[in-house]
Amino acid sequence: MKGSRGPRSPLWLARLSREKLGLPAALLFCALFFLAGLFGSLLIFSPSPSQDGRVPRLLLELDDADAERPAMNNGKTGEPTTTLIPFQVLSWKPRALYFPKFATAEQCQTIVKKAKSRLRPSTLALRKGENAENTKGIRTSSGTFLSSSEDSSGVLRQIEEKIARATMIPREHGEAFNVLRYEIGQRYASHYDAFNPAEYGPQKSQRVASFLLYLTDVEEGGETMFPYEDGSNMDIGYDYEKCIGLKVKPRQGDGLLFYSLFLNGTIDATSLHGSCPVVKGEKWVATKWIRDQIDNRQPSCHTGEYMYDLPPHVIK
Ligand SMILES: O=C(O)CCC(=O)C(=O)O
Repeated sequence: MKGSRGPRSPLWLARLSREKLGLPAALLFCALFFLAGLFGSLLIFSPSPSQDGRVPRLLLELDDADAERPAMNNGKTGEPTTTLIPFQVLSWKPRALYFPKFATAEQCQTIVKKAKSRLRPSTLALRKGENAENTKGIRTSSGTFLSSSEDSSGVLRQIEEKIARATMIPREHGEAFNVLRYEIGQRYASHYDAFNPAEYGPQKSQRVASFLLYLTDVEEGGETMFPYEDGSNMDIGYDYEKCIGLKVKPRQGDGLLFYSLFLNGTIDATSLHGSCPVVKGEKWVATKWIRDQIDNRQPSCHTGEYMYDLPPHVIK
């Protein structure tokens, strides 16, 4: 009846070996105990896909250990080290990726400071029949273009280089940064960044992707929205000013990349996007439009000639 008298003392193993089964049996018992623990922990942390088929986060992080292998010899235009830029896939329709902590708070503040004294009311590239009056209210932010060549701090160039790594598109394909400020109530109605040749005529080059770097947190509102994400809302006669669909909340230093074109070069209708009105606080964002060809044009900061953003329209 010894065993039923409550918890066994730490001496139970010694007694077991001495009185009944001897030392080999005790060792065997210990080994079994160890193996059971090992298998148990493997089961708990095993990287089997979850019900929705996603690979658990742990596996992704462990795989990053491969980055510690020595880097390869690089070509003339390459780099001598490996790069790790964490990102989250927000959507495949459109292809939209989120880059947490892409830039530091100091880098963001530097950009805001540079842009602040140059802000002008944001403008639109107008289509036939459109003018400043009948497109009023579509884009109510202020903005300016900032080129890395005029930035002696080197911050803009650093960000451009990182965007090039993240997008795998050479830095020279990017337009100058378009830095935007949205005050309370200001917004950007849904639009496409790519140019539909049917509406804008033949284009020398096309915007492939857009990278948004959020320069501030926003207390409320100001999300970047994708109303047609996954093909939703495309048949409801969507009102371009409504803030619906996938919404991305701005967080200082985080980046958002989305592609306007499919791989075959045609415009992805689900890349329609805009900025919800700011409800509380102020939103600052730096947009880098990336083209299918090297962009040699110099931005005209104040005339709006460099402004290629499109007013709302539907691409079917
Ligand atoms: O401010 C945003 O979140 C969107 C900006 C935008 O749509 C653009 O710059 O093309």
